[in-house]
Parts: sequence; structure tokens; C-alpha cells
Amino acid sequence: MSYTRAQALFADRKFGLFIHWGLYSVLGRGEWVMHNEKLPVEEYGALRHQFKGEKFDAEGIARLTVEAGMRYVCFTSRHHDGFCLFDSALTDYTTVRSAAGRDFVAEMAEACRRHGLGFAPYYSLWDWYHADFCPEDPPRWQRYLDYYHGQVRELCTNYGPLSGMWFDPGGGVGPDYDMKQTAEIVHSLQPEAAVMSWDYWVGEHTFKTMGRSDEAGRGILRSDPAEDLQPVLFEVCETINNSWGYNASDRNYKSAQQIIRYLVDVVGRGGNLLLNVGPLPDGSIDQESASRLKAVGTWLEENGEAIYGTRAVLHPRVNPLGYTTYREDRIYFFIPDVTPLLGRMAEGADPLEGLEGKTKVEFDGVRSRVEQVSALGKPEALEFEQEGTRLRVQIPRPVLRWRNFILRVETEGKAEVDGDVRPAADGSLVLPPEWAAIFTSTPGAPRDHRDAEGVKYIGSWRNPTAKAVWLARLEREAEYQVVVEQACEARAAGSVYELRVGDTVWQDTVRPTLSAADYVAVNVGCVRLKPGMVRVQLTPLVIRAGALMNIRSIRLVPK
Ligand code: FHN
Repeated sequence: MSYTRAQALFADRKFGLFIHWGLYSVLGRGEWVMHNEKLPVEEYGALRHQFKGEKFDAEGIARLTVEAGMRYVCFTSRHHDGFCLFDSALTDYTTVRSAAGRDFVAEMAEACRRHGLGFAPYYSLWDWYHADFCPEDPPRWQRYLDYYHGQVRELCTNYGPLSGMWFDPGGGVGPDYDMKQTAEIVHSLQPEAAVMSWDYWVGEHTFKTMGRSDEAGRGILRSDPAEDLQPVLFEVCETINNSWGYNASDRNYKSAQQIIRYLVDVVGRGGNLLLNVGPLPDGSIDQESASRLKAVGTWLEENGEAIYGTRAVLHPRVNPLGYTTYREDRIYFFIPDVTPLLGRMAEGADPLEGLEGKTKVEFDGVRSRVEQVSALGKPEALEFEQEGTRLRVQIPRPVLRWRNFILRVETEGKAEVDGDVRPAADGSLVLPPEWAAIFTSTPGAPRDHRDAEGVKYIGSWRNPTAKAVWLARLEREAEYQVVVEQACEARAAGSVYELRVGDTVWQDTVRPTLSAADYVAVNVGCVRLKPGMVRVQLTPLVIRAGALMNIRSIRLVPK
């Protein structure tokens, strides 16, 4: 994915602070309290006479953001309750014209700028206060949209350079709300502001969603992991406890370790984590939140180089143990759990006691020449050998005590690492078993085998939900013959599979061969492909008896 400048700036930041604060904070029962408790508009609106934010300290919040290792702040300028935390010529329902007498958006924007932090106002499309928020009534709805876009212009004009605008929701409200129009207004005034639900996608509540959208402005879809092979730009929002706005009864805080794991999970898949705190009614940040943020910041002091400014490699074959990120002349291999490296241990033995010698870890897809390998936080260079795109690193077993560590690979020149298969010199593309990313939604996956001659194949394909995905990078347009090299003993033949190359799909029935090791090259069909990335996916439709078939390769041969 090639990013615009706004997207690249956003993607480099990786970790931000989300702040939900407003009239609802006074009641301490979350930001939906007006709606959930059906509070009359006037009764709820009267809260503005007691909402003073006397302890709101934008400078202190900015300092805490920096100490937490966060690089931007997303601040609720106006939530669904319609109350504005900024000065507006379009309404008096603001903190400036109420007891507080302050423009909190201006204070937060200025503090962020002083500390080199991005600043992105959150701005709600819903409004439970505005009389014209009535999508069913076109004239009123148009008046409301004029108000909405008028305030978007105020936010994009009066508060200096913005790193983004976070619209919530980003669409799906009213007959003709057009997120594209809103994004264009923002970009006309703030060309380097990333616009949520346009320039990037928001998945809430951590990596469960980890979503991507089918197109700009529409809902976040639960991503098919296979879809995730090619990174999309997204942001996952998570609460530090379980509430966005201050909730006095919510003591369910996430630990610093959990937050770090969320951050690695999101960044490792190419996204940003926006972690939310809900300040108290007086505007102060509670100690529980502040202490966790500082602990995460301490971890980032030693590991942040593998996070900030990186891009993710999503192909699971590159680093079978965890995530891979890269930037400039660095590749980072995350090793969250060392137990697979420890090999078989005596029953009940402590895997990390009495470790000596070295353990070999293997990565693939490394296209740059490697100059040095070390572990973040440990200066000593580790032994390694590079063979083509394979990189084998010898890790001293005592190092494994760290349990959760990140390897830094220093490359000669720009780091190039990916899971893409490239054409051979004659233009043909051979997709080998070891470069298939296997995805299943139930336990049991087909796996790599070696036959008697040591040739690899994908076998034991019994799981009907399994799919094998390759990413190929084509250099030139051509007509390709698509060939599946397959073997299947007679008693298991007859299964049906689907093969997808780019946008072209075939279905074929598995033919019997003399044995499960006797391969035939089956011409599935022809396809014309343009230069660039092409995704090849093989999915079983019917597995007749036992297993689908053994696959030694899929080849795209120029005609
Ligand atoms: O309704 C809002 C909610 O109050 C909160 O602001 C979250 C933050 O991502 N967004 C909406 C719920 O999806």
C-alpha cells in the first residue's frame, strides 16, 4: 500500500491517546448517559453550569502523553450529546459560553504542538441536542449538515495544523451523509490531516476487529486473516478500562503488559493503537490510568524503534514465531513466546533453567544483505547466516529467559523483506508450498511435507475451511497458463477445489494419480495479468474422502 503524506505521517505515529471528556463526565456513568437514561435535553444541558474543568491541564496531559510514548492525541471536541469543548460561531452550547469559560480544544491543540504531538479532534455526526438533527426530515437534516460542516471548518481553521480528524460515526447516518464530502472539506483546509473512515479505518475494542473496510466510509469488516496479507492502514481504539467517558464504577483497568500486547498486536499488523482515558469531571487524569501509561512508555523507551515509523510484513512465512516490522535499514522480528525454540523438554522441567548452548531461529523473505543481528536492549551481536532470502540466527539459550523479545536485523541499505513470490528469469512464477500462507477457521491445517526425494509439498489437507494464499509480484503484463502440480491416490480422488488468481476463478475436480507421490501438472486455465501484486488462493469446495490432494506447486507460465 502506498500512502499519501497524511497517511504516512499518521502511520508513523503508531500510538495515540484518546480522550473522552465532556458534560457526561460530571455524571460519571459513561458518555452515553444522556441517551441511556433518557435525560431531558434541558436537564442534561444544565450540566454546563457545573462543568468547569478546573483541573484540566493540557500541558500536563501532553507531558503524560510523551512519557507514555504516545505520538498524538485525539480529543472529543463534541460527542453525541452535542456539547462543544471549543468556541463556535454556530452555537452557544460550548464550554466557552458556559461555566468553564474556556476553549479546551485550543488548550489541548496548543499543548500538543509544544510537545511535537499530533492533534486530532474527535467530532460526532450524531447530535442528541441540536434541534435539526433529524435525518428523516430533509430540510432540517440539511440545516444540521450545514451546521456540522460549518463546525468541521471551524475546527480545521482555528486550531492550527491537525494530524487528523476522527468522525464518529463515519457514515451510515441520514439519507445522504457523504463522508467523502466531509473528508474533502478537511483536506481543503488541512492537507496533512488523516481522516478517520476515509484515509484509514477504525476498528474498536482492539484486534478482535482488526478490520479492513470493503470501501471508503463503510463499516469495518471483520477481516479475513487471508485478506490481511496485504496491509491496510487502520487504527484500533481501546479503552484503558471498559469505558470511554469517565465511569466511576469502572475499575476494570488493563495492565501495562496487556496494553503493550495490544500495541504489538496492532502495530505488528500495520495499524495504530489509540488508547482511551476518560478524565474525571474536573479534567484531571486518574492515577490508575497515568501509572499504566507511564509503564508502557518505559517499555517503549527500549523497544520503540521496532514500533514507530515502521511498516508491517504480514506474511506468516517471514517470521513463523511472531510479527515483523521494518523501516529504513532495519528489520524487527518479534518473538513473543520462546517455548517453540526450546524444543522438547523433560516432563515438568522448567524450560528456562540451566540453559546453555544456542538455539537456531529461521526467518525468510529477507531480500537485503544482513550486516548484523542483535536483540533490542542487548548490545551483543548474534551469529547469523544468510542463504538467499533465508536468515538463520543463533540465539544463546540464556537469552531465551527474556521470553518476549525483539530481534533487530541491520541491513546494507534499505531493508527489503516480504512474503511475495517473484518471477523467475523466464517470467514464470512458481508458487512453492513453503510460501503458502495457510488460514483455517477450525483446528487442523494442511502442512508442509517432504517426499522421498526431499521435495516439499502441501499435504494432509483434511480441513475444509483451510485456504492456501500466495502473494506474487509480477513485473510485466502477460498471458499466463495456470498449472497446479498435484497428486492424489485413486481412493481419495474426486474432491473439488476453487483456484483464484487475481480476479479469475476456476473450479476443478481432483483427478486420481498412480499414487499420492505421483504428480501430474494440471492446466487449470489461462489468465491475463498486469504488473503488480497478484493474490493466488486455493480453497477446497468439497473434500470427498480423507484429504483434498497433495500440492507440489502452482505455476503461472507466460504463454
Ligand atoms: O458511540 C461512540 C462511543 O461513545 C465512543 O465514542 C466510541 C469510540 O470509538 N465510538 C462510538 C461507539 O462506536
